[in-house]
Amino acid sequence: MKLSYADRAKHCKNPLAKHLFQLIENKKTNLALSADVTNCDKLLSLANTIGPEISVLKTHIDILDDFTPSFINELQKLAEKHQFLIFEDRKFADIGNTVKHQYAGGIYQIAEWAHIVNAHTLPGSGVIQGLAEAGKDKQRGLLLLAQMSSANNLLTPDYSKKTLEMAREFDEFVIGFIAQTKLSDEPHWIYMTPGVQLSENKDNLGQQYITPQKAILENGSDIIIVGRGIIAAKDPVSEAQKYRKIAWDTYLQSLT
Ligand code: 5IU
Repeated sequence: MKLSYADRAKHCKNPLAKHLFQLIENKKTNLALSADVTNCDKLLSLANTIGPEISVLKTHIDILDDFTPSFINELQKLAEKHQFLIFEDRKFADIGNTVKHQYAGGIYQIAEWAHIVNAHTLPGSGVIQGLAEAGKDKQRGLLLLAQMSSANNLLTPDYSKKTLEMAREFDEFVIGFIAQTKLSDEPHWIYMTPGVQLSENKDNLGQQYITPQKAILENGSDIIIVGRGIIAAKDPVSEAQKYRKIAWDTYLQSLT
């Protein structure tokens, strides 16, 4: 029997993971928007119009051409208004001491506003320890990159397994994985899956898409992350509603 999001919340050591499971259950959406636009107003407009449909908004803060610190205040207001979490897709991948500064400092001060960040495990567990030093007291959560959607990536099954083992050592800070398929039956891990569109597809730079049904039902994912499938659509809001409904219905189907 598969557990509901609400049941899984009870198994989490990390308070943010618990909160996210409860948010998904209450808001009835397991959709994340990848808001990959290069202009602050465009991002805020997406956050305001699509915010009601999502549980997580994923950002790449370093692709904004016109970033100013006040943008963060505006984004935080929208996260509060529409009840979504902010996930900065920063993919930290350096030694612990460096990632700690990249996370807490610089012009972006990511730890101040991003509820969730992610990291590659390539450098070893120091990357998690460094991030935890800056984020744990702020009740942040970390996702580890266990698998990627892109063609010819180097994240082998053995790499994914070692990533899972590393996560287990830091289960008060790590909340789950960016992955294409579930790695274990432990109920507290959250699986977020990018590379999702309504039909199996590719772009011309190596991205490979699976459908929401495949991600959730066959591969055991919890949250689908959709970027261009929504933001490049003629009507992004109605497209987001479409993805939301498919993803939620598929989750309900997976419980039966
Ligand atoms: N992303 C992937 N695949 C991965 C990882 C991250 O696509 O394996 I890790 C990011 C890149 C982009 C978003 O920000 O997820 C997907 O956007 P599209 O749905 O537009 O392809």
